[in-house]
Amino acid sequence: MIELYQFELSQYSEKVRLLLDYKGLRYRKIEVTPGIGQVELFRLTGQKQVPVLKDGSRYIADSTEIARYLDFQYPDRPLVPRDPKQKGLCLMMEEWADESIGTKGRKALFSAITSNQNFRKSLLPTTTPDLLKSLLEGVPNDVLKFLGVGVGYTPDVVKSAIADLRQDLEALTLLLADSPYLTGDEPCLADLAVASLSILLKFPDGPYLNLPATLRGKGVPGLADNPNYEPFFTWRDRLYARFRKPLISTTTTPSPGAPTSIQID
Ligand SMILES: N[C@@H](CCC(=O)N[C@@H](CS)C(=O)NCC(=O)O)C(=O)O
Repeated sequence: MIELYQFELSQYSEKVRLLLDYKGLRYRKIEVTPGIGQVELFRLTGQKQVPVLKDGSRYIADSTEIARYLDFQYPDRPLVPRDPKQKGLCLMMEEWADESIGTKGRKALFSAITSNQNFRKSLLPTTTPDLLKSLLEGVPNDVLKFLGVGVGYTPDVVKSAIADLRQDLEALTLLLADSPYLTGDEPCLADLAVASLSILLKFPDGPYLNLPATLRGKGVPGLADNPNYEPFFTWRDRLYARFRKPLISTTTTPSPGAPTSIQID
């Protein structure tokens, strides 16, 4: 069976989960422990980031490489349109989604977590030892930084990321106003990338992620609850309802020592 080395809360891992579901491929999730688990990943693949797909004896790193591999190896339900213009738009938007929504989304979520005690509290996994939980709940933001979450995310970096995300969400809302999908009448890699990479802005409104149910539909204040972007998130949740398999149908194998706390980089 296909295996996916992942972090549950990684938006790039979510992109691959959505691609696999879209293609109707069964897979087993392997939760990588940040730090120690990545050493093993490096040994296997020569790099330390998730997602990594294992298919037979092959390991493929990077969500875009995985998308290419899946389309080549499992051509049913193609991810990239044949029409040259649609194909060009699809590839361009996928790259943009990776670079903008993917990277800026985690800065925006980091900012929401560090500035909102309740949000942070509800994100901590139930398996987090009580001692660590109470430590994280009660202490100031610099302890989270000390723990390695969001290092380098200065207020200016976060502010500029949120401004860019506002423009991204406006663009997506406009593009989808009179078109069912980004490049036409059928979904393609760009739609699946945009939908999945936006999970950190607003968690999907259904049982797709191993998160407390109370977090479903919640997200970064000012983006997730902004009525201007509501059409985009409604579109995204419809796409999820259509193509993403609910959590119950996949299996997670935690790697030794997992899980840890907030796994967003
Ligand atoms: N370009 C990569 C980005 C992957 C990425 O940023 N993964 C993050 C998790 S969302 C990661 O593994 N971070 C841990 C690290 O860099 O050590 C892709 O598309 O897969």
